[in-house]
Amino acid sequence: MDLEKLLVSYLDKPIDEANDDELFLACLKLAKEKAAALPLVQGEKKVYYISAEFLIGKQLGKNLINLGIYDELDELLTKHGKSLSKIETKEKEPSLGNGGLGRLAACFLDSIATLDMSGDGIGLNYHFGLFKQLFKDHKQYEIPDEWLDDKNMLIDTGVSFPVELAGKVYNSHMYDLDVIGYKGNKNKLHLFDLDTVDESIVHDGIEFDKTDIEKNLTLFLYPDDSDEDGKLLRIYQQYFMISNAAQLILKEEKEKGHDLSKMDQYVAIQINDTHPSMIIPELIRLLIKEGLPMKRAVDIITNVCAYTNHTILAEALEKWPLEYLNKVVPQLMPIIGGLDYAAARAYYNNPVLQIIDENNIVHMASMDMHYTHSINGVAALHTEILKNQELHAYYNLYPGRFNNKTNGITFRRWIMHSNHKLASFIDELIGEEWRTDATQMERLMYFHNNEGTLQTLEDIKRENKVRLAAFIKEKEGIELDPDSVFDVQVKRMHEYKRQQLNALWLIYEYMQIKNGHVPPRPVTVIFGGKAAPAYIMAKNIIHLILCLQELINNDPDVSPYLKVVMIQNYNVHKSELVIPACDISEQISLASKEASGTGNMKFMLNGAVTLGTLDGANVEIRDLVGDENIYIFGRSSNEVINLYNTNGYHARDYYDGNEHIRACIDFITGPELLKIGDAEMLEALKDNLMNKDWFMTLLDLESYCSVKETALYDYENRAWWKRKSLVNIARSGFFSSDRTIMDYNRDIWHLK
Ligand code: 26Q
Repeated sequence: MDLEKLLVSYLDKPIDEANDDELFLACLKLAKEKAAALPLVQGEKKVYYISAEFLIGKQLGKNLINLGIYDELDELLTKHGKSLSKIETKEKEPSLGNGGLGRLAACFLDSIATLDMSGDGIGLNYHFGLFKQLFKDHKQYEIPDEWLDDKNMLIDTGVSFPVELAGKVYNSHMYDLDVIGYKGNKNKLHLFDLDTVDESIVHDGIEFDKTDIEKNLTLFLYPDDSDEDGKLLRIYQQYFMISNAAQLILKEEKEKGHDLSKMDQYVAIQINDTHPSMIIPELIRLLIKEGLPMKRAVDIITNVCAYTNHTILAEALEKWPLEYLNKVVPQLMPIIGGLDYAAARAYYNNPVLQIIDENNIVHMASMDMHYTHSINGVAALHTEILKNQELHAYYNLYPGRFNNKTNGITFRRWIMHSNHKLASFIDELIGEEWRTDATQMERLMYFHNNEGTLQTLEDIKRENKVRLAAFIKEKEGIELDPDSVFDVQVKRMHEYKRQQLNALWLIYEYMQIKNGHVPPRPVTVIFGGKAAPAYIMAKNIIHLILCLQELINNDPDVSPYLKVVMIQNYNVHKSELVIPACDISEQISLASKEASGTGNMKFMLNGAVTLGTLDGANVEIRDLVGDENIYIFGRSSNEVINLYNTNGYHARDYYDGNEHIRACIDFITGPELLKIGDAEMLEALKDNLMNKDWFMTLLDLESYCSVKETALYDYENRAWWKRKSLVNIARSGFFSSDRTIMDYNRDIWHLK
């Protein structure tokens, strides 16, 4: 049946008479049925990507693209005066991730299916996901994100497994999402849930009884784990996830008639950070129950499992008190104890190598390193830091296990869906091959001196800026000038990512403009990002930004030259509007702290020029585009590591020794901001920056201001800037997640 007839059959009325809600449901049904008809990818060996987060974004548009019917449907609807991109916004965004790690998992599933590899994702179906962010009185508030209704792509499989938690058996419920490969077959994302979960126990924002496991287990992603009950709930969630995963994997293996003692020939498991690490002892336990000897079970599971590390911050490596694990998962304790003994205690006399330390704390990453065959970092610099610093003892022990897999992003979502015009223009220039072979993007270099091409790129960028300005006007009520420079920092709020550095630049620039030094062209600084509910300093930084937004946008001397907007509840959908509209991509983490970053890659692909430190994948971006097409500032990772090791950084010296820095810091608690903001929050932030500043903001402030000024002046050399933008697009092919997945497969999974 042709598309029009099919759509009308789902609508029960002519397209012209249907409203956007009805059209959304019909399009959803269309995508669901088409996906249902696709065969599963087949393969000898299958990979399972286990992750506590899958930040998949709205599904409809992406699925229509991968089904190869987006353009046809778009044309059909346009013919009837409807807009597909508007209809797509009717879908609620699944709120199943925090940020980078979860979004990476989603990009990987897309690439695995597109590359026709057999591979499923396994995670949890959080009812409220991560919280929804609200701004009130220039502060962040959290409320439940009610994304889960019946208007989505989830398939109720009816599959259930018994899971034993603290001695009690709970029956899970498996929901699936089809993961459609680009013009190919499909894999699955399995999301586990519990029928007894009760959304009505949430009150006062996102508060709920953390001990009522039956009702709360899959309510939220990462409930606050600052107290004991929160930590226990995280362990309950993690075991629930991996117990289901283990049972599903073994069930599939048995159905295929595979011999479990040869499981490593048929199954690869990628452990996404330490959150699913309990899958290791759990599978060993189950294989022993199936009759395998312990030693054999351990060897097989070590060969099956591989571990990815996503963070350098020591505090993010999960460590659980033994007594907590003992309470929730007593069935695992003999295995974990045995693994600890066999790996660490029997052979080595080095406490760093132990899984259970002398204080009876269980180090999940240590279990991963001893009992997987592959340990990877997510960007070249990150992997080197793991090898030489953070995980050095393990690198000495298992040098062959360490490898780098530089992150990537799926071009289906991050250009084909989010920047349709740019994608079509690239088709015109170099043909469509780049859509499945991103290395072809390089051929755009041929046009780097072509006036017409550069002008069209600029026109597309401007259209995207107009689209974003309209969105921000509607949602935030702030008017933006599409002819200003759009300078963007969107990502989770964290001190190491240094949104506070950008905020200090705003203060500096505000004072400059007040003193008559105006920038060569108006600048619009756009922020977006959530702070963890218990992370006081991150919330203070949001407060400062929102106060500056109020001050700057309402000052008639300043606002013609400088505007600030912090987007509320930043999510995947909003990022798809923001990224294509960006001129300057802010990637300003303290060197050595950002494992990779993936936003940096999305901005590059969409023609933004990076202003950043030599951190994470920025290093690889610099190597690809060359120094003239990126703005690098600040201390190097070696210098920073050295400062930490020698205790050589004292924020106070920078405050005392530099009048500009002092003026910026003092401004935080000056009369202008105190009139708007909360004195206690602003003072705490100022005090932290002056006296602690663990992420060395003041160290890089001068260099940042000076390089940012250079970038803003360079922007005025339009021909030059447009070429920089083109070079960034042309050299972004390396960051396709298809390349990343091919690397995982070649070095770790060996599917075919
Ligand atoms: C740990 C313990 C207790 C509670 C929460 C956590 C926790 C939760 C989320 C630890 C880490 C995360 C998320 C980490 C993350 O998103 N890391 C990012 O991963 C990206 C993909 O590899 C990288 O590009 C980013 O550099 C990295 O910050």
